[in-house]
Amino acid sequence: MSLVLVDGSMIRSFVQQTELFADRVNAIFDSLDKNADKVLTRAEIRPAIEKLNLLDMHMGEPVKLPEDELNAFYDEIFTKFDIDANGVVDKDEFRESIKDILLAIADGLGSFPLQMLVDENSLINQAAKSVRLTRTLSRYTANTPSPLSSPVGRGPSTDPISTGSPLASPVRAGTQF
Ligand SMILES: [Ca+2]
Ligand SMILES: [Ca+2]
Repeated sequence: MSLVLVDGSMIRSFVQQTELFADRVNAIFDSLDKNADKVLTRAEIRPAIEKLNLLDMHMGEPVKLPEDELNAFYDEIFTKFDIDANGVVDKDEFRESIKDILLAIADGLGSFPLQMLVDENSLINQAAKSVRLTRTLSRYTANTPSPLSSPVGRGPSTDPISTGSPLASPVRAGTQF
């Protein structure tokens, strides 16, 4: 488990990275599809729903329900996943449903960051990671001076570390000539 700080916009931006999102969701689908017949049954999908911790999200307190209520809860979710109601969930149905659930969580979070205790492999954690990665990358590729790049910019002609760096050389050429 890890503690991540998430807000609605982080989850939304993860869902909107269509390829990355599909990639992650398909990986989860394949890991759930124990008999590899490309569809998920009720029994196969249940661990995924459990992983979303939908029940545990009320004030962070685990909710204990009687077994029959729990089954009814998972049944209801399964019927939401099974959009064409043919008794199994295919990849497209799974992805669409996960997307809806994440967007619903995003709406619930709004713009107020919330600390969540999440499973290392959970989608929420991956959303947090992917957004963190995107933010880091955009910081490195930005041309405007940022707190991170200013030490390099301070001594462009004498800084030995940045000499020969493929990233730094175009900037260097621009300032010298
Ligand atoms: Ca299956
Ligand atoms: Ca179906």
